Amino acid sequence: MTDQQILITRSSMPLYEEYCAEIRDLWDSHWLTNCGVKHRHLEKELQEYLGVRNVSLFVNGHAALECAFQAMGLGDDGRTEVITTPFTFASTTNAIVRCGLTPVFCDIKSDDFTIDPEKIKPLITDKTCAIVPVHVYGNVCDVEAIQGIADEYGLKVIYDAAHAFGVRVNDVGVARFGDASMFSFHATKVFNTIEGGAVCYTDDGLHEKLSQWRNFGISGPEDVEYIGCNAKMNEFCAAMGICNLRHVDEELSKRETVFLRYLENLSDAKGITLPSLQKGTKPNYAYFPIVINPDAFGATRDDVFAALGKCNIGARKYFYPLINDFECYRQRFNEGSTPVARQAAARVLTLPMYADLAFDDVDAICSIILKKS
Ligand code: T4K
Repeated sequence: MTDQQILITRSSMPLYEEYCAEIRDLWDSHWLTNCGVKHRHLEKELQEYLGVRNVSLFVNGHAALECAFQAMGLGDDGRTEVITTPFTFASTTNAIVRCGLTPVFCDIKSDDFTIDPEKIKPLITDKTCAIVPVHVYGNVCDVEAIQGIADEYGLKVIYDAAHAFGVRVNDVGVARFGDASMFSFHATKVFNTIEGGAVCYTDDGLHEKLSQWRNFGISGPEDVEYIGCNAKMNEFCAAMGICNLRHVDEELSKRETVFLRYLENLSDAKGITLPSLQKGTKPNYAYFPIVINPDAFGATRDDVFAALGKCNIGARKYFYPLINDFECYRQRFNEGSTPVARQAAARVLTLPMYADLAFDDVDAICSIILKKS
């Protein structure tokens, strides 16, 4: 192991020369943004890779989520409640609230941290318009059960699939589930466009609406139909995506070897629950979350976090605290009603995970963890 800091992740990048070659024609065209050649090219490639008919690109995943809610008209009929999970990144809830909607927090399952479909129905009221589940860490939600509930109650399903790029279930791409899915292409993700994101969706009619919402709501040379924002992906980000997409399968298999190395090192540790692979699912190895049971392990999650920190290893407490414990949400929504999520937030630690993480580093990280027990 080196003395260098090991962070939670490290962006994957193409060779410098490959990126330069990809952006060369931008110098000739002087066309830098507003849905140019690279943007259209990447959209097309992603349709193919993700196995969907419709992909719209955005400046980031968060803006993509907001525009999806707006283009789908959530709240327009007076139903403003959205059932979602508190065990996620701030973006999921922020997008809901910033669109004038009310998050209703549903508990999660303890095995994969995704929304618990059995707890959704009691939260449905005549104000509920949608379910926004999160494929957290790339773990796929119980999509069948969620769709069943949505169909029964006439609700939209929009997945926050920020972590789930490339995941497949029984050979079906994860982007195919629900009415829409948002992906993040942030620098920290398995596939990145530096900053970026996308919405994949089933309703062809959404294409035009999403294009307008991400471009100030402009509907023609002399009119604006929606109070939209500027959320367009620029050509340099799209070019990065084109390059990274060429290598994404290699990226996923390198991540798999790191993932397996962690499993090898930690599988006998008492009091640590390791991520388990979901049946029928081809994962993307986006994160390596472990759950530390302090009684069985002999140390808390925070003890392990501190021990790693002392050795310059940047494990992260994704996702602590729960969203409803953040200052901006405290006492505004249904606090205290998600005990499984609360326990997960107290016990989960995500370990460094990226394609080029050296096995020696994985071994060193694991030995620091095991020494704490
Ligand atoms: N929904 C969910 C469930 C999400 O997790 C996210 C984003 C979103 C929605 C919204 O998608 P975007 O709008 O971001 O597309 C990071 C990311 O910024 C964020 O994208 C991500 N989730 C979240 C889980 O993680 P931070 O605050 O933890 O990032 P930061 O700056 O501490 O970076 C983490 C590590 O990554 C660094 O220690 C080193 C490495 N890194 C970072 C950057 C910025 C690189 O290697 N290269 C880089 O350029 O939020």
